[in-house]
Amino acid sequence: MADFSAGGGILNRRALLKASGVGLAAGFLAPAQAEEEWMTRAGESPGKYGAQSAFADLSRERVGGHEFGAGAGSSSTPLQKLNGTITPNSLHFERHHSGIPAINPDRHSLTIVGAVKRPLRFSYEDLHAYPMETYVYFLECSGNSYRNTLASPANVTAGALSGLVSCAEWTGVPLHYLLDEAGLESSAGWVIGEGADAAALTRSVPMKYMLDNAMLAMYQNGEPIRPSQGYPMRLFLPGCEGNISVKWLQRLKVQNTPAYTRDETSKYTDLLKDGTAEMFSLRMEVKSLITSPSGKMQLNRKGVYEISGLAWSGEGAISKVEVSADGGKTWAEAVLQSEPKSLALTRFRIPWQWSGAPAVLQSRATDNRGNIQPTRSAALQRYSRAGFYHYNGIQSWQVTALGEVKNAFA
Ligand SMILES: Nc1nc2c(c(=O)[nH]1)N[C@H]1C(S)=C(S)[C@@H](COP(=O)(O)O)O[C@H]1N2
Ligand SMILES: [Mo]
Repeated sequence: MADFSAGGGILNRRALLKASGVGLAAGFLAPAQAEEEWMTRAGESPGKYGAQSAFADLSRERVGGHEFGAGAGSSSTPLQKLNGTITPNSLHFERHHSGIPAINPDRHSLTIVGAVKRPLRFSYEDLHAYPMETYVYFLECSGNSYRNTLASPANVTAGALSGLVSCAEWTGVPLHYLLDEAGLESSAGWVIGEGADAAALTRSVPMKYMLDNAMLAMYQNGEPIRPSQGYPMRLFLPGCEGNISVKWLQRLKVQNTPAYTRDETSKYTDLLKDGTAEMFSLRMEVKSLITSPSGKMQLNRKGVYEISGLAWSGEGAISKVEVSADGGKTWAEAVLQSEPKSLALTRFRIPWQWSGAPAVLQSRATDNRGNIQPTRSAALQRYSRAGFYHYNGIQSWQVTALGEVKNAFA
């Protein structure tokens, strides 16, 4: 007897570990195995810089220009093709307003000016003299999943829909060391960060964020950060909307007010229903999605599947993820894998027995501050229909009787 923990076929979290009760997908070992060609001669020689297997078929999604203007572009992480929680550097999502500059680090520096006792300039080499720290953090664009705010559901993959989020191990210099050395004046309340790209993206960061856990990131998953992620250095504000993590950082100006730059007034304000707008709503809220099964996948047999996905919160660590296979009527608690870290992606898993009947799969995350991911309709209540940033509603994947998996608004 299968051991169900919620409706629609959600099994007990440990059902997969039990020998009886559920039939897994693997067949019995075939008696003889044909000799494959890769066993008949020596393979390739070692290479200088590794590459994927040609059979793994990994690439970013929605790669391209952007309707907002020439040179502006983005690409998304193929969330449904990855497992674990770390995004490989080659598949980290990208978003840039004026292309990727090819910066020579010998000709790049970071200056700290404004309301400081000692204006400073640091070369790339200088910065390597400071103590570095290493943390795993997610990065999410505030426009991520915006297509779920539109009138009808886009029939696309999880990555194409919500892949403007990635997670990496970032290494760099905590900003407070550099600001301390410059010596903050008592009026210092904000730090204005400016990038060295053609857009010179400029954003105002509250001082408390800068002194808390902001870092000048220089390494990503162990190697120097890629040009598309801000080489030679970027500002990194853990848990905050991606656009404030200014890439190709060249200047920090300390002052007593925000700068109200073009970037933060023409965009990155959230229009509310009453016609007023929220500015500097920087934290990304609690969110999750099932990455398998997910949009555009095809279930080819009835039986047991592992439902697996990602959860994160800009306010802390994930404490619970619940999964439903009946469109939110009943829920079961998933297993959280890789000990949930604050401000990082957390993987969740739970077994599910598909009977062949239509189902609606959902996940609902809770963080350790007690924030619970809202339904889609509750998430849409917050902002005017013109505002599409910060969407974190529950994702529904509809499984049809034919086994097709599609984005749905449940
Ligand atoms: N200088 C600069 N910094 C920038 C941007 C930019 O266009 N120029 N794009 C921002 C936006 S909108 C996001 S979501 C993140 C994306 O970071 P990534 O490309 O490393 O994923 O960088 C931010 N930092
Ligand atoms: Mo963004």
